[in-house]
Amino acid sequence: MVSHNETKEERDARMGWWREARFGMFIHWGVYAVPAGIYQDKQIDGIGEWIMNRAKIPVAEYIEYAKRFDPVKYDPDAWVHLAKEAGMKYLVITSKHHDGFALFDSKVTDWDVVDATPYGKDLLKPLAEACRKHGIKLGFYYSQAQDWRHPGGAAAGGHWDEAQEGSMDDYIRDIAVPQVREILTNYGPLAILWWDTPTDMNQERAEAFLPLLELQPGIITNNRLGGGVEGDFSTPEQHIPDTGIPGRDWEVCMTMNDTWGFKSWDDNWKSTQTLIHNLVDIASKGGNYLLNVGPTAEGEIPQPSIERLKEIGRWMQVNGEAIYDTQASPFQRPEWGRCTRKEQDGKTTLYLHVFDWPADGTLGVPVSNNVIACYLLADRSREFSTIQGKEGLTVQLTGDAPDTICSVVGLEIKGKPEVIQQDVEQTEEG
Ligand code: FHN
Repeated sequence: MVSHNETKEERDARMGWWREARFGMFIHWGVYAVPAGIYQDKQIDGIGEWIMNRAKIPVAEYIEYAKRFDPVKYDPDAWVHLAKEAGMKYLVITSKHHDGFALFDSKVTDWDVVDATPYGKDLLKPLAEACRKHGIKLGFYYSQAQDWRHPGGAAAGGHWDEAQEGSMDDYIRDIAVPQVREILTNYGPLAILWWDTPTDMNQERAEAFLPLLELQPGIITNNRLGGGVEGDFSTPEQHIPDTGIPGRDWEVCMTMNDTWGFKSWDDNWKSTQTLIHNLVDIASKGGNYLLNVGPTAEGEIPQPSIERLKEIGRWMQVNGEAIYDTQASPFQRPEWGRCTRKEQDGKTTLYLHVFDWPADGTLGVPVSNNVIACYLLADRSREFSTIQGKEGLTVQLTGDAPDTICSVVGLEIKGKPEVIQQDVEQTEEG
């Protein structure tokens, strides 16, 4: 992204940590956590961070919520610890979302945490410090094309208040570009810049931001700047593409319930099993998983999110090797689960993620290579025998599934996988 003249080797080096990481935390946090999905005593449908737009709340009224945004329980060290405990390697936080509210001390507006809230302190500085201290990469989300608070920023989302009237070009010049300069300058090394909603961005508008990226050599950007700028990776949202996105880096962003920003009444939490299966499914197709939390206005990550992240972390402690730095499965989705692989030193380790421990104890693996070793990742002393046949290898499992969500079998084979042609069409999404 930074240089169009980059060689493939330079690009691979820049993307290296991100491809290894596979798992990150998304944080949607802002003033919308105050109404938390309720306006004038009514539950407002849709994602919580869109409440201003959905309920057509006038600007003058919405900005009053900032007086109740007082995250006294904010503990950036604890957030970073939680991400690490879950096995996440990076986090991306909304430095400014579509309501225009900045979590940082912006010099180009008063609509930020320092000037508009009783808390009065920059929220990104201590988070950046915590990330550096604990070795987690930090990314900033920035909504470049939507800002429902400042004149000219509400073109993409539609507007409902005279206070929003104005020129989008002026908005980009006077607010968005200077703010992106601020976030790229004041918080030390940044790993990712995560643009959002490219609607209404043309080439000229997008190009106004590009020189700023030079402020952070090595930064990785997503594909949502607009104006024809591809960015470094694609961003399927709330769904996992059937066969990944071959030839392209990609990251699925997803909520744990049905909202990004905190909503007090959204209890539709995905199970830990679903979240682990999603992580594995994405890794088996060569992508990253950016899983969201939406902290409260007091600065707390909701308990159901914490519980799930800790459970994922316990699984990752045992099985992380089968996720980090792996590549997509060499063959179609097997009926028993998913596969990831690592190729090194003339051998390949196939990680067989068994969702359904088979009743007959056999796992079909459609490769014809010679086997070096086969064992349970959670306990390498538990070895399994394999049989070579016309349709590939059959692993003969013994005993019960050690993990009811996903047990991983390490299958080491000589050389690169020689996949036996599978004629069965994959009909189910997977
Ligand atoms: O409108 C936003 C939404 O609020 C949220 O931030 C997601 C996260 O990817 N992005 C936009 C919708 O695509």
